[in-house]
Amino acid sequence: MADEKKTKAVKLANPLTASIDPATQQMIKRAQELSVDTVFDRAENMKPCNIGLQGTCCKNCAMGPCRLPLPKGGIEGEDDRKGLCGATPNTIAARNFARMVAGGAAAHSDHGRGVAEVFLSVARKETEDYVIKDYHKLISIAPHFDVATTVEVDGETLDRDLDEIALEVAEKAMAEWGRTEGEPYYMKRAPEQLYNRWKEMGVLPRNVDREIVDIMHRTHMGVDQDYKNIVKQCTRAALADGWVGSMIGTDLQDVMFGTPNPIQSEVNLGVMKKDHVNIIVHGHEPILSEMIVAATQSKEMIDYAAEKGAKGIQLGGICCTANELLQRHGIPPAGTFLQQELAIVTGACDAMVVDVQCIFQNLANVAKCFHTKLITTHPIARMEQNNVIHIEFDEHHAMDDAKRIVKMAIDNFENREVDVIIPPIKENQVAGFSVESIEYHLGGSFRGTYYTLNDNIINGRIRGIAGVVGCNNARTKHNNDHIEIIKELIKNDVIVLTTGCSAIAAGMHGLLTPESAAVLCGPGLAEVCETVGIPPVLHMGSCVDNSRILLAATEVAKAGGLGKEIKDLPVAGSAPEWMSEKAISIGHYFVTSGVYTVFGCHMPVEGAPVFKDYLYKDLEGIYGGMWDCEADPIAHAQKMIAHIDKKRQELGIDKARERVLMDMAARQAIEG
Ligand code: NFS
Repeated sequence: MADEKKTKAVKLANPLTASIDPATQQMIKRAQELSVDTVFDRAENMKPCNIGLQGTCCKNCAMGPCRLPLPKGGIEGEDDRKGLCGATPNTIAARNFARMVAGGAAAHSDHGRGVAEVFLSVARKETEDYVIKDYHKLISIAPHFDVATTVEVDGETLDRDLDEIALEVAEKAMAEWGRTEGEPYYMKRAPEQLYNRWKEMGVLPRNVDREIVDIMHRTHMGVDQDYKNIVKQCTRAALADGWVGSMIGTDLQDVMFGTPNPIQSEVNLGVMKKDHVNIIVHGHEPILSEMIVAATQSKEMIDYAAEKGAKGIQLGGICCTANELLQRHGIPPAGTFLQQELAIVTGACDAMVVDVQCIFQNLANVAKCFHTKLITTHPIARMEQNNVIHIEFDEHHAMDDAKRIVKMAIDNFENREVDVIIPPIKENQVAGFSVESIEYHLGGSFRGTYYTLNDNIINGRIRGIAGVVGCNNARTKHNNDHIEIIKELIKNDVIVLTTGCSAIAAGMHGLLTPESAAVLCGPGLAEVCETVGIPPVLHMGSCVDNSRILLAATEVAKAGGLGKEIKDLPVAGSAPEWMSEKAISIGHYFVTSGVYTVFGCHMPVEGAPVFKDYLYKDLEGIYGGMWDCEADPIAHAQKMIAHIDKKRQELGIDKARERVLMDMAARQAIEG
């Protein structure tokens, strides 16, 4: 009887409504046939708490949790809801929001710190496994840290010793996390007017760690009780994430592993190969996965795999680790965040190697049902289940660790138990668009700036620029909102910059190929893409690489003709299927850098309408950017387009676009 009840209570997801991707649908079904539950099924059986959803549950002290949902039928008259201490819905929602910013900023910035630590080891020559691959990038970032790249000797200017530059950059970068006075160097990389606004508002971060600790203090029971003041602190922490922790992370990764250039690859579960040893790397930090790439390409490992009967070693990625390896090596992503369990369900995953962030604990349960070795590698991210192997990764013996992991996967190849079913579904894609490579492709070497891009925005062929980024969320149909929104944008001549799981989704659905421009874009954007030979959606890397989008926007502002700072540009941001605290931190640094930013799904602010208005409306008056939320993908994209048009109008370039459209229509009539 009890069992019967249990079975009855378990609902299964409908694969067709859970995802728009046929590979995902196929693997959800297979998991269900094998009685392996996945996130898609779990989402059917656990609904979110309505009070948390509204952002008005406070559990910051033991007199609570105090729950302050909106009364049915809304608020009439005075809003007298309060917690035991008197905390209002605004205070509670703002505190919860702030703690999300802190969590997100901490995750990105601690990743950045890890990169800086490895770079310091490289500069001090304490490791042989990592080297400086891109001296050009090192030289280009050195001045931002006030590090000289030349020396005067007897009145002559000479190039400074590269090792010396590396060491000084490494030490100064490392110190940014705990800087004791002044402000982080990179804040001055923003357009001058924006920097001045931050200064005037008193939101320039002091250092990365302090702003996060400050949030934790200020949101402790009985401290900051003014939602505006709490949001101000969110701004300091989020700016410290985007412009410091993440940006240094991206830069130093480029220095050590190479600055991305357009590179061709494939994407989706179909990149796994039945007759190969399949290793899936999942998480965020390329420190480990860069070594795994090298290990899988070593003759020793390739020979060993052959000895064990495999045709080769196929490496694939999930989440942002996938993006890191894709943009620098062309290693194909096997899927987005929501596909992590499904990679194991193929029965072909010989090892899944994880580092930090966005890793489901349920991977261990799924791995138990197959032969897959699940290997954790980071001291801060372990799992309690006893089938998980922990191999702690250290930059001082990185290659040995990587080989040990790869060997473990190869040894496991012969242990496959169930039938291997890899959905034969994958797409071609071009990724690897850094700020530098966009400048090269769109700016041309003649002017060496973003001027050509600006010119195309001014003349109306390109209507504007959108950043579409972020996660998947099991509360909405996998990939659907990313794809609908991006398609609507490019159809309306808005060029899209993408990162994170959104970029993987775009690749899976064929939006990252130059050929897609002719089929899916409006006439103006199609013409530009075809002339330059780029996709209409540019893959700019991982979520930490959203710093690249900040810098691309800065370059556009600096190139001239479109106002002076980011808020003046016809740009908008979007995270259609967001779920992580990192997304909130990213959203807030985009907003406070001047970008109108729309989130999909829902935002945990509905229970505190005054606080919500502050984020959605009032911030525009301060920073030029503001939050918004729209779950319907077409309405979501249209809101972004409306903002872009508003900015075009303010710049006085709205008429140019009307002319272009007429020209294109006229031309098409002739061609037709
Ligand atoms: Ni970004 Fe990358 Fe994906 Fe979301 Fe997670 S992987 S850091 S948080 S889910 S985009």
